[in-house]
Amino acid sequence: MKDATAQTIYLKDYQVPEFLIDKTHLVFDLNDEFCRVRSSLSIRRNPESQSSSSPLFLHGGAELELQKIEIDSAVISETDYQRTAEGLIIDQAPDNCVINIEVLIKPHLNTTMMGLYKSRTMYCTQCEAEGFRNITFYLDRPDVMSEFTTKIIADKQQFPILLSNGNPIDQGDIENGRHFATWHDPFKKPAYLFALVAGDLSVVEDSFTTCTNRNILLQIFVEEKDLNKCDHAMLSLKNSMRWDEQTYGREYDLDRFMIVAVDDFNMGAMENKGLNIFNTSAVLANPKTTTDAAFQRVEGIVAHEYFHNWSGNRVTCRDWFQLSLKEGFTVYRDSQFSADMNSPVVKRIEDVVYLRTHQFAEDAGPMSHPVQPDAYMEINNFYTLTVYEKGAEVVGMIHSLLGDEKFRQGSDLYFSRHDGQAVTIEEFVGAMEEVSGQDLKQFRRWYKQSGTPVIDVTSHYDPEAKTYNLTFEQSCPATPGQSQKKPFVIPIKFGLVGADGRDLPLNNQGDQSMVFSLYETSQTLVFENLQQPPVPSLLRGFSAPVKLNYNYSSDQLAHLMANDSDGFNRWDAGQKLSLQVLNKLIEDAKAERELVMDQQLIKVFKSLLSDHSLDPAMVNLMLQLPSEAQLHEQAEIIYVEAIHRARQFARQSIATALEQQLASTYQRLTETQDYAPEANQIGRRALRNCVLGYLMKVKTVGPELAWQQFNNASNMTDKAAALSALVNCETAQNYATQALKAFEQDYCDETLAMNLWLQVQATSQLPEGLERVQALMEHSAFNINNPNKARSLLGAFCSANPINFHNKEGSGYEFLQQQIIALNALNPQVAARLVTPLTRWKKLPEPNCQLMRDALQQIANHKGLVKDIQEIVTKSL
Ligand code: 0A1
Ligand code: ZN
Repeated sequence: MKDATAQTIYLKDYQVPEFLIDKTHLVFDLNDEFCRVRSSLSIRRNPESQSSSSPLFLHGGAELELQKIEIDSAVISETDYQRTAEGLIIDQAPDNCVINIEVLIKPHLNTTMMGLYKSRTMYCTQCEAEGFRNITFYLDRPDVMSEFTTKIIADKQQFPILLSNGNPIDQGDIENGRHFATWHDPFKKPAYLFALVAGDLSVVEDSFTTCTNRNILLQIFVEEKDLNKCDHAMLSLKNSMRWDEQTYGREYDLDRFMIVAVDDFNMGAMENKGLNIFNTSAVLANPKTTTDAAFQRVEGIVAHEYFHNWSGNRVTCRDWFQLSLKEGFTVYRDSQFSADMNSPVVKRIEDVVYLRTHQFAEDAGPMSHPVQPDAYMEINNFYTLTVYEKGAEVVGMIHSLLGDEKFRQGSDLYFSRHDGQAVTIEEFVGAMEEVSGQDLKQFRRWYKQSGTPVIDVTSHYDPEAKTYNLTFEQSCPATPGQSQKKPFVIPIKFGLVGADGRDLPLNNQGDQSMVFSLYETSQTLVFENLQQPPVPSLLRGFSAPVKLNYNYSSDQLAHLMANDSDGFNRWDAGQKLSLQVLNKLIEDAKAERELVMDQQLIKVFKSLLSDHSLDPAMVNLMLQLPSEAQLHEQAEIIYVEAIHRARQFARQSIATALEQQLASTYQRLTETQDYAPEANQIGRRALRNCVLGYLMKVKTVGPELAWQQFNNASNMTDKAAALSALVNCETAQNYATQALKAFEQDYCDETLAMNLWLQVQATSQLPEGLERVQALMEHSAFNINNPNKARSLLGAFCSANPINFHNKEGSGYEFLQQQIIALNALNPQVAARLVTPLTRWKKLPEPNCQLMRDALQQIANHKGLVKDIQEIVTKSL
């Protein structure tokens, strides 16, 4: 892991593997102080490789204690191989042979959570992207696919459950209270999809009958205390299996599908063949301990990992530059699924908010990279919003360019043609091109060019000729390594809204909404016979991941908010209106002028609250002002205090002006039904809690209401919302203290709920945030070794509490720098993700800008910095 001279890997250097591994037999002998790993690899020279005499190179980390190597049953001596920092070179490997290797590893000392490690009392693995090389010597690259058989031996009492990929083929007891289990996976797979679990786990079982009537055993393995938190994941899994059959024609292939929940995990979950390993936060859910947002996250991640069985496992990536091949497509698939299970418009808005806030910021920062990167130092740094979310947007654009039928044909062709192969993004786009007959040559730039494209739209109405022109101009800012961009193909869905609020016909066929493909730098559309200038509704459904500017008046935006036939754009018009208001307030705050609230926004909000026919979920989204993080993204220079003050002022003004409407909405939405994590109820709770947030600004009302809600809540959504409202309210600190205590007492045994408790406090905007976080680091609920806890406290403070993190003294930066150094040696992946807020230093004014840079420099100077952090820090400086 520690690598002083981190190298850059380039896509252009890709070469097919020199050797292949047809069969892989593994034996894991788990002992308290070590694990003995024996592998038996059937190796042959790759006929497609250019070189016919190159030595055999196997990846393997420095932590592998090599015991023995045999080639075709003959032990080879130390003169026959060389060990390097990256692996093992065997000079005289025959073109066809069986290599047996024995190594010792120490999973209990592995804090990186890559390879084989211990999470509390159980053993588990994480091999994507390059973790298998920390388990044994191997060709650890995704284009080497092998048939795996895995035997696990362990103490039977401590580890009654022994799992690996595929089907169980043997098991039994052996001497000294030990037992074994052998698993065979009939599907060839790359090592990154390998998994092993050994632990004392309980199981929830169910079954699923596939479209061809095969019966699949479904199992979720958890600690016994969590047995009451598996229902939602199981239901989500069954829904995903049915949905993938119906929507993509994909049937599950093995006889069992297993999910294991582990507490210590770097990411959300992992799609290992037949044995998905999940972060507990991505699988466990119970109304008493889990918020609606977390319920929805579980549904989405269960689906995501399940969908990988086809988009990722059956058809996998040739190399890690193709990561978006599986991730972009799978995120697209899981978002379609979540849209179908809940409300499509709400899901789309949530995804776009996330993309605009976080992916746009990434694309404008020093780590900006294309959906298909062409170079990396540490692949773990490229599990990014760009590869995942922007990658999904790109697949969505292909879908909208091709239409439903051709898109499905393209996906069918892709899966059937490449089943069992490791392929490239090019193969995916090629299949889409082939079935549709469309030329996607220029479209491919979405994979190669980084940065968020900008579209400037202008309009002109000619009252004499009754014509209306819309001119679209596209550009894309320079990004690291890419100063000039060529035009993209941008599908822009749009309509023209008339004075009566109805969509005007756009052509002779009477279409009211159209997709226009912008492929030149500038293009103009002309519409005829318009008696009055319409209001253009542009980028409906957010049909492309771009920033679109059109100079709307506030009246036009109010018109779209009230009338647009596209639900997404009704919401977006409101966001644009709010942004106009906030940007003006931010300017005034910066110049220390008196802040005056815009009355039109208040009027619009009032009518939203008064119209009971509207969907509460949509009203909630429309009442949400753009977050501080989003305001930071769209600002040229981030004036943290001015932004905070302006937004707080707007919230205060809205609350004061609309107290009555807010209070009656709150009462009206009191739930009478039993809790269910379904779209309708979720929408009602969201609106009620949004309204509560505003009411906290009314001193005489908010604190009492929140305190009542905290005490009476029957579910975690309402409880956590009330807790957060109290914690963030200056005049409710008495209640806040009591509520935090009560919460701690009630949930001290619920790890995930306690993480929420840490997070609520880490994001409190009241002064002295850093001191609070430092104190919480001493609390027994915190443990820097656990990624969820590090994220809930440290991550949340540094990335979601700007007013405290960016204090003028720079103590927030110094704190983060110390935590990164502490994590450097423990968990490089968590550390590298935590650095992100510091990388945005260029956007802050002095003195913060310099202070952030200093902190980054301090990190860069640290001796023994892992390459994960090195890469980010060097690129940022
Ligand atoms: N393929 C997983 C993401 C994942 C990546 C790396 C991991 O460990 C370092 C773990 C999970 C997914 O997309 O869900
Ligand atoms: Zn994935």
